[in-house]
This record gives sequence, structure tokens and C-alpha cells, in this order.
Amino acid sequence: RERNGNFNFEAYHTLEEISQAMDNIVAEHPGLVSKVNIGHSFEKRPMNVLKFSTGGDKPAIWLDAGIHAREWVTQATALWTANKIASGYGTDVSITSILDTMDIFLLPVTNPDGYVFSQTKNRMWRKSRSRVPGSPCVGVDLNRNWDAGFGGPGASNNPCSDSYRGPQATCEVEVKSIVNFIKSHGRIKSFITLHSYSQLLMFPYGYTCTKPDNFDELNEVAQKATRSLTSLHGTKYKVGPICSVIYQASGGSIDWSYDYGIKYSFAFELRDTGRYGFLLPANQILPTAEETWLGLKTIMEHVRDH
Ligand code: ING
Ligand code: ZN
Repeated sequence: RERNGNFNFEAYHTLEEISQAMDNIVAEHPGLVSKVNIGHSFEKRPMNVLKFSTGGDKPAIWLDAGIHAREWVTQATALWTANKIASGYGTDVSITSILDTMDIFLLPVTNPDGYVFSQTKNRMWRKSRSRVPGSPCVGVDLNRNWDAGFGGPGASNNPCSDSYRGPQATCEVEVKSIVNFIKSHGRIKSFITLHSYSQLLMFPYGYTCTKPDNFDELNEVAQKATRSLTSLHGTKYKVGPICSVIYQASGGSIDWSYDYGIKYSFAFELRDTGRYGFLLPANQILPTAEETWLGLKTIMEHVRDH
């Protein structure tokens, strides 16, 4: 069993347990890992980021998970990844060289209100838990609320829809908190977000079906990353721009980060391809996290060298 202190990485956990585990990782690696609060959710839960840094102000990689509440394998994978990175510095050659060159910021639960709701009330909840005056429906799709083609195709203006974009771009405090952090940091070189499910590694754009400037480079990196990912357990991934690989979708985070100037912007869709879907059994957390790490590492190495 894969454990850290008393934490079982092979089970799904409550928000409480996840924040406790984050505190434990910080306590076990005080010279390397710290907790950074970047804001609060609509229901005032803290949004805490783990910062991995060997000191100085280095360019950095952003990694988030759980922007959609029900995609539980993503929050679990993020936490396992945090522990992997923390324990790999000084022993794993690749992790060591990445952290000697760059900092990593990891947000395991981007949508804490939604996560708690999906754990306690409605397992299939996707959106935030914000309320708009005059509507009976709750929540905004946090991956349709970014200022990137906001209001365009592939997002809904109906507050009761699961892909409701919200009344304005960046009106959701969870999105705004990340945008403020990325802007104030100023040296984020790569923005990676974890979703599930479908086994895809995607890059911009979603709001338009035109190719990004560095399409060939992004495509090569993504192909290389998924070759590495697949090598572990044979899990097959498809690669390409959001628009061609799944569907046109406006207001997504990696389109915003890309247009903001973060040229290495990627979105993973983790396991599976639909057999269990969002209800991925807990015994697949570990193999999912392990294979995903190989993909993430390939991207991080490329960012380190470019
Ligand atoms: N898929 C993503 C969604 O928000 C996506 C796909 C990723 C769209 C990045 C746009 C940008 O619909 C899931 N499963 O949520
Ligand atoms: Zn998602």
C-alpha cells in the first residue's frame, strides 16, 4: 500500500483529509514545500496551493486539478503527484533537475465547494456552488468562465445548464483567484490542468478551431508525453487541440493561459474511456497517478529545456 504517514493514496478522501495530507507533505519537506493561500471559494473555503521550490524566484509550472467537482481521480492524482515530487527531490534525477530550474505550483482542489457537494449531496456535481440573483439554479462551470472566447460556442447562458458560463468572464472567485495569482507571479511558463475522463492530452484552442502558433511543438511534446504515459500500463491516449479532439468549448482555462502568453498550456483527461467514467474505482487511482506522472514529467522536462 502506498501511504504517507497515515494517508492512503489508494482511496478517495474528504476535503478535510486532503488539506490535512497537504499539511503533512509540507511538514515532512519544510525546506522544499510550502502552502500558499491564493484566495477563497464562494463558500469561503481556502484555496491552497502547494509550492515546490528550492529557493530564489524561478520561472514556474502551474498544475491544477478538480476544477470540476465530480472528477475525483484528478484531485487524488494531484495529491499523489505532490507527494511524488516532494519525496523525489534529491533522489530522482529528473525531479531534481526540474526543481533546480523551476518552481512548481500545485492546486489539488480548484473547486472545493463543488467537491464537498459531490461528496455529500450529489456525486455528479460539476460546477461551482455560486448563486446568481433571480435564478433557482446553482453554480457556474468553472471551465467556461475564463476570459478566452467567453460567451462563444460550447458554453451555455442557461444558469441551469451544467456548462453555464456565468454572467461575466472571470466572475467566479475561484477563477479570479487563479488569474490574479498567475498575473502577479509573472513567470509561469507552463499551465497544466487535470480533468477526467476520456484519456486525452489536449492543448489550445477550444474556443476556436484554428491552430495555435506553436502547434507543431505542442503536438510533439504531447505525443512524447503520452508515449511515456502509455509505456507503464498500456493506457491509450489521444492527442490534439481541444476543438478537434473533443468539442469546441469557450471560456476554458488553458485557452486563457495560452493567450495570456503561457505557451506550454495543456489539459489532461485522465482515465477511463467510459466504463466507469467519473465513478472510477479507487483501485485505479494509483495506476492512473503513476502513468500520468510520466506524461507530466515529459512536459516539465521540455519546459525546463526551452
Ligand atoms: N472536459 C473538459 C470540459 O471542460 C475541456 C474539456 C478542457 C474543454 C479544456 C475546454 C478546455 O468540458 C471535461 N471532462 O470536463
Ligand atoms: Zn472536467
